[in-house]
Order: sequence, then C-alpha cells, then structure tokens
Amino acid sequence: MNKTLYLTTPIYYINGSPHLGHAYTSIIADVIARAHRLFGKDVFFLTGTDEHGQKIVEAAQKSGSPLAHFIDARAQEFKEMNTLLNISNSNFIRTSSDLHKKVVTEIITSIYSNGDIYAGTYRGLYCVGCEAYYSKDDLIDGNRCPTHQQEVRELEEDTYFFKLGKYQDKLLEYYEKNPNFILPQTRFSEIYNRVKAGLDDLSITRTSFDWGVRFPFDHKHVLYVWVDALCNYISGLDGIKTSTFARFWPPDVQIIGKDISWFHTVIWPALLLSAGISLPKQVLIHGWWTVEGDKMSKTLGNVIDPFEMSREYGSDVFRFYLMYNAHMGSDSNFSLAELKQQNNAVLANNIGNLVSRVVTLLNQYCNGTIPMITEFDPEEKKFIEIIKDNKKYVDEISSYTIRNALFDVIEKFAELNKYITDRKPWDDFKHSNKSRGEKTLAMICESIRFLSLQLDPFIPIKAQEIRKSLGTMNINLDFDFKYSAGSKVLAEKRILFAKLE
Ligand code: ME8
Repeated sequence: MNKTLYLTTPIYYINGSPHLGHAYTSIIADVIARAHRLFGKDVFFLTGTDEHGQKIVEAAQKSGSPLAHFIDARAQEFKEMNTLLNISNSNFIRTSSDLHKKVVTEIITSIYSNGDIYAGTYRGLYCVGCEAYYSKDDLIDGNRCPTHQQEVRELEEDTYFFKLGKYQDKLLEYYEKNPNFILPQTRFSEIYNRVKAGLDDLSITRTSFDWGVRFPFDHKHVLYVWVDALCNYISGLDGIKTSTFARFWPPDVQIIGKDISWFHTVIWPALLLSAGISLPKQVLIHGWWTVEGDKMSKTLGNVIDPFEMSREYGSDVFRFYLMYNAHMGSDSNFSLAELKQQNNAVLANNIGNLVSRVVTLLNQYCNGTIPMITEFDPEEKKFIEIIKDNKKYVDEISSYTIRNALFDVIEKFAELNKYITDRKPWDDFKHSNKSRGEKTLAMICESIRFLSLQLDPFIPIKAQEIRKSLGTMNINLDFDFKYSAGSKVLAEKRILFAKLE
C-alpha cells in the first residue's frame, strides 16, 4: 500500500455562493481523505477557489462591490462551508494568490520553452458560464449552452494556442496503459473515443479582459482561466520544487463532476505532458444532483444551500444523506422527504436506537459498565467474525465506491440489531442467566465501537458521540474486547439522531 495519498476537489468558481453540488464533491473527497487517514496514510487533501476570468468580474460588477472585496468575501464563504461541513482539507488554494500566479507562470514557461505555444486568431462561440468555446453542433438550437442554457457570444480575438493536437497519441497511450485512469469505467470510453476522433489546438490566452494571470511572453494577454485554474493542483502543493510536491505529486485521485471531465482527463494531462510533469493516477467523475426532479438553478429558486441544511438538520445528517445516495457516476435527485425518511430509518432507528437500547440495558443490569468477557462459544465466535471482517469496507473505500462502504457498515448495524433481538439479553437478566446477558452486551458494545470508526469518515461528529455514549473513546481499528470493557456508559439516555417529521 502507498503511504501517501494526494486527493483534490475542483476549485470552485466564486461568482455565486457555495451550493449542494460543491458540498457534495467536497464531502466525497473528505470521506476518502478521512478513511485513508484512518488506515494510516499520509493524506494531502486540496480544495480551493477559482477566482479569475470574465464571469467573476461580471459577478463583482453586478454585486456593486469592488473586485478585491468581492473575491475575499466569496472565498471566505467557501472556507466557512468547509468548517461547517467538517471538511478536513490540508490546504485551501486561491488562484488570486501570488504563489499560485508564480506557479502558473513557471508551468506555462516550460510549455512555451517546449515549443508548444504559438500565436494566432480565434473566432468561436463562447459561453461565459463555462468559460469555454463551443462548436455549433454542441449547442442547443445552435446558440445556447447545454449546461447554462444561456446564449453563447461570438468572439474573435488574437490568441495564443497550445498544441493540444500534438498530444493525441501520447494521451491515447496513457489511457491504454492506465485503464483505471478515468473512473467510473463508463466514462472512460466516452473520453477515449473523443480523443481518438481528433483534438483541435486550444486557445489559451485572452485579450478582452485582464483579470487573470499575465501571459509572460506577451503582456497584452492573460491566460485562459482554465489553464490558470488547473495549475492549482500544483500551486496547492506550494509549487514544483518543494518538499510537499516531492512528497505528494502526482495526485492519486482528482474528484470532479461530469461537467468538467474534458478539462481534467484531456487538457490537464496534455499540459502536464508538455511541461514534463508526471500525470495524475486517477480522475473520479461523479454525477449530477437535481432537486426534487428539476435542474438546480437560481431561476427556479431551488438551489440547496449547505449552510441552511446543516443548520436545519445537522452537518452529519446532510453528509450522510449525500453519501447514502451518491451513486458514483450516475445522477441523483435531492429530496427533503427522502432525507428525513433515511435519517429516521437508518440513523435514528438502525444506529441511534441500538446505542440507546444498549446504554439503557447496561444502566439497568450492569451498573452502567461494559462487562469484561473473555470466553465465547463457537456460535458467538462466528458472529464476532462476521462483524470483525472489514475487508469489504476497506476494498470499497480503496476503489472509491464509498457508497457501498457506507452500506456495508449499515448492514453490520442491522446484523447487531437482529442479534440483540434474537438473543434477548433482557430475558437473561430477568431469568438469572446474567453471564449470557453480559456476553451479549459485551459483544454488541465492542461491535458498536468498532463499527463507529468505520462511520467516522461519513459522520465524524456523530460517530464520536456514539463512542461517548458508550464511554469508550478508544480509536484502535482492531476488534478487541479490551477496548470497550470496563467503560462507564452515559448515565442518562441521550438522543443521538432526532427523528425528523
Ligand atoms: O467548474 N451536482 O467550478 P464550479 C453535482 N472552477 N456536483 C455539482 C453540481 C451538481 N448539480 N454543481 C456543481 C468549475 N457541482 C471550475 C473548476 S477545477 C481546476 C476548476 C460540483 O464552481 C462538481 O464537482 O462550476 C462540478 O465539477 C463542480 O462543482 C463545478 O464547480
């Protein structure tokens, strides 16, 4: 197993406030980061904000705030979202920072020195929302952007081109040698076939505005915001010739939404090939959230606000809901009724009730202390083995199918519920079979402690509260009765997960 793990989210545009989509990607990354830290890896988790380009300037103008003030305030909102959702990022990169601009200049200089940039003119249909040119065929009715639905603008400008076409064969070779580069697999062939069909060179500078990184070889131009933005994955490690870069580069996994897969699986690797920098190992592409069946949009007024969700339901419930429904690769639909129903069925009933049931029994029959048991019969040992076996969980996390990992833990909680219902320890205590009752509770308690650690990446606050209820804060990943035995459980009943109406 590799000792380090470098993972990234996209850096988010700050023309608007953080929303469900941003929260979703960052939570996926956070679950992966936390789980790998749990497995003992040295994790570097990067996120941040994309602050250059025309649409940021337009958003600032519309807001009436000076640009510098606008970007600071918006970047702060994204940082606050991270705090609220317990996102455990190692760094937060802002593209307006001097360090980032220096690193972009270094990378573009390497590409230029390699003979991969030339001057020309570009005429095309540009979507400011995407900060990208479109061909007429890709547009709705030949003039509206498929993502933003808004009309594209016809632009003609002097520009510098990057020789993207030159890297077609090298990209195809990289994809062939690394069939897991693009996950899930369904997205792989889509990209592979598009690259195989041919690559146009890419216009990488603009003259129509100046909010960006200056093109070092012609100061009338600023760099195309996407080239600037992609370099964050290097400036976020403090730049190329640094110890952080030496320790973590290349990224093990770059997590993105399906809207920006072309930039991450084609343009970014081609720029790196040209700059002589090794390529990321994997790009994990997730699907899109709609809201109650509709596309999320300001116009429809159905934008889900992560701040409101966390305040209303708690950040762990929001995290849980998104991960429970995170079909990697396909789209999901946000529904408040479903969030409440899943909170009640899974968190409150399956997990919360079990913990409070056990705490009550221990207070009633065992002086509030988890019994120490060392001898088990073969049937009990068989049950312990089922709970102890976390191979599936580890495999699912390692292959980034994190929803399945969550399902695996939840299933184990269901096994515990079934076990306690079948064994009826309350009958044992009532009918002088105390030692059998104690055995049941000891097994259930150590199982809950053990499984709560697997919940940590998904619901970090609540997982800790589960251990607090049992009076054991031991976070050893092995299953061993000594980690819970003797612990004093909470004297009073506490509701871990409130039911939502
Ligand atoms: O594209 N469902 O930034 P962005 C799921 N700055 N995920 C969603 C989503 C939705 N409805 N909406 C947004 C940019 N996302 C560039 C990236 S990286 C070098 C530059 C998530 O603010 C998803 O991860 O438009 C998507 O890829 C990202 O937000 C786009 O964020």
